[in-house]
Amino acid sequence: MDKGAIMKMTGAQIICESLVKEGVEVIFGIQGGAVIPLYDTLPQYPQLRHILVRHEQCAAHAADGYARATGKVGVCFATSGPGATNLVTGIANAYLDSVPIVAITGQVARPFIGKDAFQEIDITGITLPITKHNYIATDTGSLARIIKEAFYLARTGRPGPVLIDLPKDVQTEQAEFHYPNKTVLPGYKPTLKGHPTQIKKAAKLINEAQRPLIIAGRGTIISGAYAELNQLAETAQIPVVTTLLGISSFPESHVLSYGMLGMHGMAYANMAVNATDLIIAIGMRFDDRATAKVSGFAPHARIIHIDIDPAEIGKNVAVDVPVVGDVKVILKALNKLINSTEHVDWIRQIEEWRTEHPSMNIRDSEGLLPQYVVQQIYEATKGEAIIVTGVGQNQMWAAQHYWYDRPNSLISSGGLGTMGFGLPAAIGAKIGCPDTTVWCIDGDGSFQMTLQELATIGQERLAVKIAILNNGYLGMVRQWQELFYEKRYVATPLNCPDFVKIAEAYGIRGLRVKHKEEVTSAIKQAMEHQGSFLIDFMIEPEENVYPMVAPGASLSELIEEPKKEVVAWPRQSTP
Ligand SMILES: Cc1ncc(C[n+]2csc(CCOP(=O)(O)OP(=O)(O)O)c2C)c(N)n1
Ligand SMILES: [Mg+2]
Repeated sequence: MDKGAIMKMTGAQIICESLVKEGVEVIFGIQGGAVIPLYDTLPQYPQLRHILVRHEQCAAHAADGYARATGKVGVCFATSGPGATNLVTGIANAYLDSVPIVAITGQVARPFIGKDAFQEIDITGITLPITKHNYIATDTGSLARIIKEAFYLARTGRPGPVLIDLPKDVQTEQAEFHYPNKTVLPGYKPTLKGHPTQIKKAAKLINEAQRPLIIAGRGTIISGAYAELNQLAETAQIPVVTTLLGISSFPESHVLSYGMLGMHGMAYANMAVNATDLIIAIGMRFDDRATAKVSGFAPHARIIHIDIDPAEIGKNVAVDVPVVGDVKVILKALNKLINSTEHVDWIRQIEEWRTEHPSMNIRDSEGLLPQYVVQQIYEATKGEAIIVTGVGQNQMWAAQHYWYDRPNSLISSGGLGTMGFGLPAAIGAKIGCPDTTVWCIDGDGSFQMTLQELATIGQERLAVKIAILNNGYLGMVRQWQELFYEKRYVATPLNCPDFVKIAEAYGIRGLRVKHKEEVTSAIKQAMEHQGSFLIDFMIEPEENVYPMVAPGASLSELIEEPKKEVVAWPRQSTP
């Protein structure tokens, strides 16, 4: 249709036209009474590919995985009532990890609203605290504007989920369609350029620091500031650590990379935080899993905090120089003011800590160790895959033992820590990046929360590779019980179905691996197979994730791997 032309359409057509205008290509969702008119219109728009998932939570997670993998806005549809409430966990997950998704829910027809009608639920009320914004679209004539705004809000500033609730009669009512060229949102103007005075102050601190340390978070990835981060680190020779969600913002094989910090961070990364005199925190929000006990966090450091969301400044940790704006824009300006320097003694010190506390080495063992499985997936993919994780120990092993060099190559539920995220998010990532190998590294508990999505994989013929680190436990909780509750394993031993048979039942090839000698060939088989492939790795049941900072402790109080045996797979940074 001509850009300026005005014509009458149904609300459902207006939604679809608008989605096409926003460049949407994929929608994840499930049908239902209150969205039939919207779905009935989809065949008129072959540009919009609909992926039928098996649970609405997974529609939101798949849209989330798609958005993280592509940088585009992910879209999901659900019906009213239970369809909408099933989306809630997925929306909350996207909210806490700043992922842009637009969720469209059907609602009962306008005359029924407020009458406890069949499948009526106040989804805008429910999602108010977990969306960046939400709408109940009661005026068909405003639909195009609402979609335009929703996408703009979802992807700009600090990205996040936006929900549009769409009464059934609005979907069938006709109105004039005209897609606005721009949004008018007077109260919403995200700051992109950092304040020049703040940038100057930050540069001065960086140029004077003796032991500076960069902590890079997901904001670095969202803003695509890979080159700028690299330039800052290299020019001033500043070591870089990342948060969990900041992994893959900076190549992990770079000489200045010192891995992840936090509760399961590398010992030397946490030691560096403890000793640094200047933290440059970039696009991260001082989550308690990253800082551990706040009063013990970076006791000798001044802090520069670069973040697009002013609400994050000073929220958890007092900072010396806040710079509000887009990471890439700010780093570009900042880099112009940075002197080329060296911090030889400081880097030597961290290297010494790394030698003394290697953290990434794995002990020699007769049993099948999960760390070894992850490392072998790294070897097989040469670091070129997108890794999507479940939640728990599997997530931490995947974060620690794969070497993330490729930008934006880890997709994990950080803020909400949602078990069940892995499989649907891997589906979204694979649909967004069909030419990239996607591995879902999952836990046996997490996998059981959303394994019905194997049907989606089968129906869409998606080549998602799945590695279940099967310890027969809700392992991370079991680890806490072992370490802090005198081994009382209450409600953590976990019965699992035969995952290989489950995979086969869904038409997916599967293999069980019990011995470490079989790991490499199984992974190779999975990689060579054209379609999806599931490997059930029967790992050591009581293997723990180390290092660990106990809950309530500070980063300096590390618990390290107790067994210091032969090193099976030493790792070192290579330039
Ligand atoms: C939806 C949800 N419920 C409960 C939890 C609490 N929880 C965190 S880790 C974990 C255990 C995960 O078990 P599994 O997926 O098998 O992973 P493992 O730690 O064994 O690798 C649990 C229950 C959670 N994070 N998410
Ligand atoms: Mg488990």
